[in-house]
Amino acid sequence: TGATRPHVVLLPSAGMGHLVPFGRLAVALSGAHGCDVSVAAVLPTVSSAESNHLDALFAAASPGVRRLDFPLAPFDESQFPNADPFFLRFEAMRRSAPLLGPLLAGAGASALVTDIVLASVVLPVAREHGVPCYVLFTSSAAMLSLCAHFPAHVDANAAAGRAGVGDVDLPGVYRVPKSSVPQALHDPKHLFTQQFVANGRGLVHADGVLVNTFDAFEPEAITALREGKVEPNFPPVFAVGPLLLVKFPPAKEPAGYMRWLDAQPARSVVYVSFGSRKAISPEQLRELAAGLEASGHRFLWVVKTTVVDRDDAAELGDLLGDGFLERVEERALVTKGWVEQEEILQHGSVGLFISHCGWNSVTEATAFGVPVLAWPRFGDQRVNAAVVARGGLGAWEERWSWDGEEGLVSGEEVAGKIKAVMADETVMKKTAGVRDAAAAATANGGTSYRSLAEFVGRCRD
Ligand code: BUP
Repeated sequence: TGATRPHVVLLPSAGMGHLVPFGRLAVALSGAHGCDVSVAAVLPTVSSAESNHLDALFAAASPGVRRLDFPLAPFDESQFPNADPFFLRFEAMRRSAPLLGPLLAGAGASALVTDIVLASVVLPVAREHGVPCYVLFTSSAAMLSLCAHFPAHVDANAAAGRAGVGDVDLPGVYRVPKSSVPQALHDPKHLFTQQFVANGRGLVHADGVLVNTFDAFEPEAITALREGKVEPNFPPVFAVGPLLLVKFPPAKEPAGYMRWLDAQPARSVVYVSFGSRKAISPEQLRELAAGLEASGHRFLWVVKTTVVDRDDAAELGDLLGDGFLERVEERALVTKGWVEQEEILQHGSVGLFISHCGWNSVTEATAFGVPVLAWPRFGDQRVNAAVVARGGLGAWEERWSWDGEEGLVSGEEVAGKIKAVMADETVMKKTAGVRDAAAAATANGGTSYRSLAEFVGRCRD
């Protein structure tokens, strides 16, 4: 019955960074925690990676996890010319929030867990239908603190007649320097800022907030949120991470890069990936190539050149310059397109992860104990990079940026940093400590396990 086996409806938004943690939550809830789970899906998805992932999820996790189709209301995208396609989908989903009412009623939901980017419009709909509504925050607890506190920061600025944002002091946490505040938030009129502020204000009305992190990794932010220091009246915070990977059936043929990794010595390979969402400038791409080459280390580099995967057609040789691929052939694999990052990070020959610090990538690095050389690019990534550095998961060269303000990062500098981090025993030791703490948190009885159990207990009430 509903009382013993709660039915939790999950509502992810667009982009792998949002879909992946919801899939992991679905499997965790339907497995050890005994819930029925429906995952609301908007089809077709923005990227092919998302549709492949959804197919694999429902195949691997059935029958406890089901799909619930969420049809969108018509939405004229032409009013947002040149907008990011994922952002457009957020907007379309936000406008369709009222349609969720009948969907929730029909599904007999005991609780709804919404993505943060939809929170301010979904919370009232859930309340109207008497369904408890939680938020899964898909980034760090530091970023959650920024989201919770930012409306107060904006209000204080307005009252003082100050334009724009400055450094943001997160009460009880730490200071986020202006340079790390997501770029769009510097403009109060930006639609992203308006949504971010609305979602931040909405958070206090949620029945609770789940966040994919763990107590030992972000103690300041989690404690300050729970104690109401960041925002008084903040709802319960369930730190449930790192959400464990979904076990998909192994591929019939191991991918080429996995076979290549098998042939490399332990901890010798630098894995390089900057996520799926933004192309890198051709100039910086070449400096990065020069840096990897000059580091002398083995590397596996996943090059992304477009916002949406299905547009990716450029040739690697042209992108990276004449002769590069031939020169590094003996010790490197450069590939385009989607890779199974989880498998790469748990392979014993990977010794360093150069990452944009998308939050899922960071949590995967904690789970597998791979040190991160943080090279954030936009959005929440600089805030997450600070968590990496503070949490002992690796290094962050704060001057490195991608938006051109500080100029290109030279190949020489990249090579120097790679060599330094690869040779640093302290980094390795600390990262192993983070991995052990992550394993303890998610094990039966650990902090994250108990947080998730408490959430499920509330869904049963
Ligand atoms: Br790229 C890439 N393979 O080739 P993040 C990513 N991933 O498995 P992002 C792959 O997608 P958003 C690839 O392991 C992680 O779970 C990766 O999420 C996986 O960054 C996820 O790390 C990516 O949060 O998020 O892609 O920038 O797109 O939402 O901004």
